[in-house]
Amino acid sequence: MANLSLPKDFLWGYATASYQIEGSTNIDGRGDSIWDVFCQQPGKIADGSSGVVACDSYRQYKQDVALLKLLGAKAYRFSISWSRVIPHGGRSDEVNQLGLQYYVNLVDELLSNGIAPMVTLFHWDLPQKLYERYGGFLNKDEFVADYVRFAKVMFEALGSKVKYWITFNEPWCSSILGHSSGVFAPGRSSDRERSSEGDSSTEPWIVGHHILIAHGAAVKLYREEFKPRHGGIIGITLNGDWTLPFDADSKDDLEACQRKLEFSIAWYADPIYHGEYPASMRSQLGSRLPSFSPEEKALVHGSNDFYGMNTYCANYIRHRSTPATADDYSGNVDILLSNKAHQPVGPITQSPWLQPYPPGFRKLMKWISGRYGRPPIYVTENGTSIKGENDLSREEILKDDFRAEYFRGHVNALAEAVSLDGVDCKAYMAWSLLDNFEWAEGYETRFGVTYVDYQGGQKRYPKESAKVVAQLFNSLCQ
Ligand code: PNW
Repeated sequence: MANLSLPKDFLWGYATASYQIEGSTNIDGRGDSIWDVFCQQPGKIADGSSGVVACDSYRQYKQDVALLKLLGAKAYRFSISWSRVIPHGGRSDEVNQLGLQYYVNLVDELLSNGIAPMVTLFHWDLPQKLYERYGGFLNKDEFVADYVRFAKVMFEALGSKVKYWITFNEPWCSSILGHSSGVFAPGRSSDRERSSEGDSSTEPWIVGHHILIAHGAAVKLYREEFKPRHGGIIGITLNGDWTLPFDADSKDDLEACQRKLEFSIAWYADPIYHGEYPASMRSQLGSRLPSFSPEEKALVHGSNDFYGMNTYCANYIRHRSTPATADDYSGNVDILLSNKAHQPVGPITQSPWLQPYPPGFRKLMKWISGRYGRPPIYVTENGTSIKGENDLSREEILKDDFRAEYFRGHVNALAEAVSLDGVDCKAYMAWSLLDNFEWAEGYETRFGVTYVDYQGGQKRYPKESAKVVAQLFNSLCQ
């Protein structure tokens, strides 16, 4: 094996998100988010749970920081609950000082332990009030103005201390899962068995468009008013997984693989790096894909200081020869977990969509690097659940060999991309620091390198994989 290494100052650590870990949803003046309300609707969350308690990190954040220190992490990526800071969310609504103080305390605790904070401004938990007032993401002018004001409050409070900013986490999920399939909050869909409101043929594309503009506007504000003083960097985090042809001999399947990558990643990254949506999307979606005014284009084009990359797995892709349906969002392809020869893409996990394929991580990094002119890549999420993990005893859960093996494969693939393919990757945040509220899957699916005892005061117990991640980076970073 070739000599693999990563730079000595490579930033590695762990990621979480506010609604998944904080709990204390009704404490100290926090307002509801769309996830608080979504969780109350029967049938939306697998185990009928919610983030009301979660990992109790609002109260146990010092334990979280002590844990990060114990695990040797250099950085911690967490997100801000917008409705904790501005309970009603809007630009004329009051700031909740108690909520804001929580994040100041967390950042101070991280810094005094030598851990770099990486802040995600928005990880899906839109203030419910903004959804009720004007439909949330669907109203461009209101949403962009309210989001930029929220960003400004956070830059003012934390700008001198935080050097890494992420505007949005995985806008694909807010658009598609929130406004097309309807499996995530706010749950809109054309499927009337799922939702009484929504239009899957138009809304996801409108939502994505408005998120891009809000991202661009917040970046402009940061660059003009905060970056000159504080020198931090800002970007967006996009999700997407590597694609493999269902039939390796089919030219159609190979083309379909590219189209699927464009519909998931280039949808957002092309406007940011190239100034327009991919041709494949414009041709399939026609006028349902909004277009940018010259001012909007200028705002979005060039708006990333780094590329935030989330990836978990890979899929086999099969071209469809029938015309695309109005609610198709993947480029008119079949997304499959095994190929023509019935080979699975990877072992099964607890997450129906996730079958790990480490070589795809290296290939996807290379694809992003090539398409976007070798941007600095910050991997902001990568990790796995384990089939049946939640049914095991605590002792068994702590021996998470499957997860350790996942990290060995993926960190190695990352080192190959950097050492052998010339990819400029500067950071890796494993998902996740803690077992936590896994959205529509509730607490049945665990992603943590730390076991959280939900019946025992949310006490934290590091799993074997946490040691493996530290060993991997300690030996690679030199
Ligand atoms: C990401 N999919 O979500 C999120 O950023 C995390 O909050 C989440 O806990 C983590 O991955 C694990 O799921 C995704 O269906 C959820 O393809 C679903 C999908 C992708 C990403």
